[in-house]
Amino acid sequence: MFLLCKVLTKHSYVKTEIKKRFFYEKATVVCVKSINPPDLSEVVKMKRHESFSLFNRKHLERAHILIRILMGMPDVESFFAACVYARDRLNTHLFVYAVSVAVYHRNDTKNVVLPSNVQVLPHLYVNNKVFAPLKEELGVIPEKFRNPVENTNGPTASDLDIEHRVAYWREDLGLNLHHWHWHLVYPFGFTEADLPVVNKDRRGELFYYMHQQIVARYNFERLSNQLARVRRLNDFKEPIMEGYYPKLHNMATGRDWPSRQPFSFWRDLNREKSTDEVIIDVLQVHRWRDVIMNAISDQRLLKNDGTYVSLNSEQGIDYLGNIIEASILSVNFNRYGDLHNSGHMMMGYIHDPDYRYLEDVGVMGDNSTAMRDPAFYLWHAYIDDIFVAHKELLAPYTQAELNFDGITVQEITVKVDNGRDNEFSTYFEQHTIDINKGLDYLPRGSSPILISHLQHAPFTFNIQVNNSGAERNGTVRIFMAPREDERNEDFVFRHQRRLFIELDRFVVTLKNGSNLIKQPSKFSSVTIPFEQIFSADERQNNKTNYCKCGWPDYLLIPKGNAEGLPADLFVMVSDAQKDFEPGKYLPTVTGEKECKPAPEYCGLRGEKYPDKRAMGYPFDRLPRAGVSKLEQFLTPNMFVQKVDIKFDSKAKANSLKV
Ligand code: CUO
Repeated sequence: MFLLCKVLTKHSYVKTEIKKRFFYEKATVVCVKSINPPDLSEVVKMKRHESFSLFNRKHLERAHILIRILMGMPDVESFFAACVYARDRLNTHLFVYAVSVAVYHRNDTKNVVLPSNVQVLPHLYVNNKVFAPLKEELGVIPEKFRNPVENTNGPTASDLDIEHRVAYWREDLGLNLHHWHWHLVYPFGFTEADLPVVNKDRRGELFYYMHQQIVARYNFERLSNQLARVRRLNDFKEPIMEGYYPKLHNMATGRDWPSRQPFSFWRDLNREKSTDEVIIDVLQVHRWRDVIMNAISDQRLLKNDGTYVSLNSEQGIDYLGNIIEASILSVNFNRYGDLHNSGHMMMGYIHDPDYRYLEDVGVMGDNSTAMRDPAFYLWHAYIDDIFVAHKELLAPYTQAELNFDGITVQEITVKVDNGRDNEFSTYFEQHTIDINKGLDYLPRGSSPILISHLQHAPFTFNIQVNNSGAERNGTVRIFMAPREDERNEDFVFRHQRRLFIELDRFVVTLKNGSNLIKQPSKFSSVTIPFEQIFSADERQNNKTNYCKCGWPDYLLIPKGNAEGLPADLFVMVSDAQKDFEPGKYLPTVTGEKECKPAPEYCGLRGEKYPDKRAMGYPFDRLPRAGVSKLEQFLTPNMFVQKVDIKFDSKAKANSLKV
């Protein structure tokens, strides 16, 4: 037994040895509960100054040992003591990941809100050019006179690389924070002992849907910037034309994150001499892909116990999500392997597959950084294709299944604040955020950086619905897709359906007769607001960590272009009685102070996914025979409005500090 103490802020209790080491002028020693030291002998094999990668099975195994230890602590005081004991012994990134997963999943910490990860590990998000001027400011300029350092000081590429046109989106801090948080809420686990944090309702399907929406949104953003839809990496031998030079510092290794030359290609990974010990053959990934594609053609999966599970059902996608990712809920890991995670590894070590240059993993190897890289989208567009191959074998929805008898959607209008109807307005906006929590420089104190991000003018959907029957509840589903393809010709529906991005989903009561529904954009159940993403304050009450998972509100609408990018805004009202368990509707967001959940992409803590329909409904399956245009797909409970997305290139500065 031993006593653990945590250094805080009062002078008198400082132990000499702590003072000597950390040079604290003012500090206190806070004693924490005495516990038996947890066995970290396996976890410490991940060295403090190595690069941690969640897709690396060795690293994952070690992270999950710590997660199990932390989940197993009998009370919150013991949990805290174990965290303090582990903190200085372990790799920082591994520690932050494991503690965050445990805080998410323990019942007694569900109201604890961790600070935004950009405040904890800023090096994973912020351009490395920020840190030298920031050090200068901290060392020389008194706190109240410090100017924010611009994160955009050093772009990651020049316009010679056409992919750089969408770097503002790929490298957005809130976007990458969403991805980090999503994977904290939905870890894929290492052994069955991890089921308590992995086993959630429809988690395989949500893996498919959340990433499908990322690819659809990326394509929308590309079309806004005169780029073709992203190429799919369906040939693992083809060169990756897209290079990436992340300009990120790796705090653990003291080096910068490795880059990828254009025209690199996958090679067998044989890094046995590296501490990451990654060994994967390209052919192995091929085999996993083939066996999965064969299972899709057969519409059944072979389980571990020799029996089969059918894919020809609404639940098929959930099984498929778990075997493709792969999570420990895979019905047969030995057979279907580790396809998606291995793709991240192949991309992540592409610059040094046999460790001859002693290089660490690239940004594709980590959830916090992967979405910055164009390669992420090549890979996920292909992963999405596999899911679509399965979905296309399911029977199309009939008109009767899609319709909601007696309900007619007559109109949807987008009312834009200070703007024109049906014309979304986008622009760039700047904010100051403080990253001092994640910096170890002395003296400490306010460390402001200026970030720039896409934004849209607030708007309200006005939807006119007629109900010819008795009062009932309807689920309003709002999507948008680009109307024109790369040739400026109208999309055929078969392709356009894959580009629909979900903007909102909510339940309303429809009285008999005419109903005008007004839904403000800030209440979208897809998004969370800026302050919720970047808040550094971990002491807020009545909030849970699920609050940090959600699409950034400011990225709800794609950029569009100066002329106005034509898009189709789609609304459907379906029968809420069929969509939801009785009384288990989507949470209604009414105020601005509450923790705003974003259940569409993140689910709800401790509850079933709050919509029984297939995720992506009604665009998740091929249309019925004879439908080749969106207009032909519509039933009376649906409506399409032509809209434009107009981008204003004059940045509107905003001095909001978080
Ligand atoms: Cu979220 Cu590939 O899963 O990154």
